[in-house]
Amino acid sequence: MTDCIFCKIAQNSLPSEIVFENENFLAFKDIFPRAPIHYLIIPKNHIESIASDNSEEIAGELIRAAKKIAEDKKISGYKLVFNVGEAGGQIVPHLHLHFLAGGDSELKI
Ligand code: DGP
Repeated sequence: MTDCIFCKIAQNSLPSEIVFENENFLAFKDIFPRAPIHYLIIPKNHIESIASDNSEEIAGELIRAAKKIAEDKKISGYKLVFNVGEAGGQIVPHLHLHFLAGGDSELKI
């Protein structure tokens, strides 16, 4: 999608602080962190949200990437959040998994 911020990040035409990458997925630091560690994990191909058709397999891959990041960075506890749709707090309409760690365990997003 030409107008999508996260597609641009995935294509390297917008800068980001990348923390994990493989062929199909990318994780980078959230520009407005809500926790000491706040990453966004995305599929490189555009899909709008968890509500989109056939998102389940991709969601599993995003969780797999989160586990790999936690292992690699030795992060023992973390939160994973999908905001789904505008009413669910999703501002960027490109599927992403929030990875949050550190600080207040009551943190909300
Ligand atoms: P959500 O509300 O679930 O759609 O979260 C979108 C997140 O994306 C929000 O926490 C801020 C982050 N974000 C928005 N634009 C950019 C950007 O250009 N770069 C980075 N790194 N993060 C962004």
